Amino acid sequence: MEFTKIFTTALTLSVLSVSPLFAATADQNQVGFITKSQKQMAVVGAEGKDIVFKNSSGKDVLKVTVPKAKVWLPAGDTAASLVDFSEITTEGNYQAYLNDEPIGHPIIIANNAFEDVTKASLKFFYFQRASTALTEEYAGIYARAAGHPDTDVKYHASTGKTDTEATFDGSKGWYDAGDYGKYIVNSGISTYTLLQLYQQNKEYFKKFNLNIPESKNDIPDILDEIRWNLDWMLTMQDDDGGVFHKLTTLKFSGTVMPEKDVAARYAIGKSVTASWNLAAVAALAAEIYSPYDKDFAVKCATAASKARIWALNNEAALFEQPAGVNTGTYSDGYPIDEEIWANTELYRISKNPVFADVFKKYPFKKFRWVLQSWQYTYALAAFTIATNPEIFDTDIQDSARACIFSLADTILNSLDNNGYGVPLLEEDFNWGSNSFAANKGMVLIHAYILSKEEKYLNAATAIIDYILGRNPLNISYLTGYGVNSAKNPHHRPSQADGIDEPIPGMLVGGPNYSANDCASKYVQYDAVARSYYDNSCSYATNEVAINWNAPFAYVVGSLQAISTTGKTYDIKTVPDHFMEVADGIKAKRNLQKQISVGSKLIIRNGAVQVQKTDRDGKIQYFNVSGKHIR
Ligand code: 9MR
Repeated sequence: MEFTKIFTTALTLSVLSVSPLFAATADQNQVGFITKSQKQMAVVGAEGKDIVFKNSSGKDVLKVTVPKAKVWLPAGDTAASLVDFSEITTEGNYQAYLNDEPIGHPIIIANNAFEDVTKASLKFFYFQRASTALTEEYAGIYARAAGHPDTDVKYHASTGKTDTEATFDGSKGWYDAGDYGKYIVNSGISTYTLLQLYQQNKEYFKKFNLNIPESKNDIPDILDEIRWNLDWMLTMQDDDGGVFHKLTTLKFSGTVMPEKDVAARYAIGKSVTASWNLAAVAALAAEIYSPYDKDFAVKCATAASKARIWALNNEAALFEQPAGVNTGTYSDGYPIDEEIWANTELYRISKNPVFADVFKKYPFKKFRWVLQSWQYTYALAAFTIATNPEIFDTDIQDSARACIFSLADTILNSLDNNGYGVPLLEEDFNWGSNSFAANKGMVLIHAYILSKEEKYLNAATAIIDYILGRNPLNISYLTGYGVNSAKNPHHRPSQADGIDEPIPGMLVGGPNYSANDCASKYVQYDAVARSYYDNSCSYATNEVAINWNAPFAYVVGSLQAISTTGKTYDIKTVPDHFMEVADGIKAKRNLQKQISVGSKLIIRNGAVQVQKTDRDGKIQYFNVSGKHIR
């Protein structure tokens, strides 16, 4: 008896020591590490052992003793050790070794390690363009015919329009996700996020080439791409200022290429949330596009102002999915955060006190500071306020900063006792978990811009590392990037184009503990970060979406831009063009007079002043309340 027991134990032990099942493993960012940034990998099963990093000539460059393994709840009970190799600060290719055996994937360290993924994640928006053919010159093997011209869009009864024969031109815009719908609410946060990426990193993005049809003009490519969507968003505004909620077919199409989806498309619903979203984004766009296209800037400012008036007068116009329609809903019963955000953007570009009323109506202290998403836009207002201290009153700024730092510090706290070094919690693993990750990264970048404290930048880097492979599934959730990347996204063109590889640069939704589609059998409540299925049947874990790619592009783009330029956004920067946006009613009466784009906000004699040039070329100065200064 005793002998058998000892023998069995010995046998088990010897099997254990050679079985690949129990070999140590390492999960890491599979794309690359920016030379100056934090570099880490999560190692399972090697506690106390030495990991040696070798360069491409096989020379040892660093030895790290694997620290104590710790559990990270979303990964389940697999304890991991965070191995830090930030000390390697020379560009090149490296490999980690344990007991002389390679562990993990090849390690790429480069000054521009995030440049390609920034490009690809932005190029995604070109691939999502509705109403145009994608030519080989720009789309390569993913060239395709034009789909959804949307030049004769019908009005669904839910818009309140009664003329059933009437149509309007709702062309352009980006497809929302794996489906071909266009939704204003989701376009709002996505477009804002990309506009902020540009605004905060202008120097880096000025010459950033996306190889799109507009690349040869004098406008930064990222702005050209965003313009494609803005042009569409503006078409969704009704004459009375209200904004239609979405433009879709009545039912989701089959898995076909865009040109094959020829069912009638409708403007559906007219909602307060869509109106606030357009107001917010159009206001920001007015300022950003002003140096390139004044007419467009005026058009945006006017649209923003009109949408605001409509929303104020229609606060109860929440979107409800009409009977007979099954496309995405993006319905949101609480439009206050959108109202705050839109008025914040309008105030930023105009300093018109009428927009600051919102801060009295909803005192900031009562805000629910929650992570930004299509549903919650408080943080978007906070980003705008905190990065524009010259514009907003001190108490409003203090609240916005408090919002950002309370979110950011909670994110940092989640790194305590966390073997993967990934600042995500179990609750983050919902529908589109990768977007919660990326949006957390966006909060962290703002905390860094405001404080210049490295810890925030490092945590943002950790989030990108998670998305690009430092996760328990050892997968890169960005299509086309990484040794082991998502291959079967729920994305109609990628499914229907007959090409094996999906369109590159798309961020899939990621693990979702509430997946109720074909991924439900992979759901693990005690290891939520494993609740993922790389199969196109899983819209709940493997779909792509504009509001997921946008924050990812924001974070990788910001990290790369900060490293390349050695600079972060100067929060003393005031809008290039301080616009007089009328409150909508006045604007209607005399548009041209109300909206003048010529004024400029400057710092003079140590104070912020408005500089206006009159018709005779005479320059006059005003304080920000409009009082003339001699
Ligand atoms: O991102 C949306 C997520 O928050 C919701 O839980 C989910 C179900 O309503 O819908 C997601 O949005 C989808 C939209 O409704 C239609 N286009 C695809 C979007 C991504 O899955």
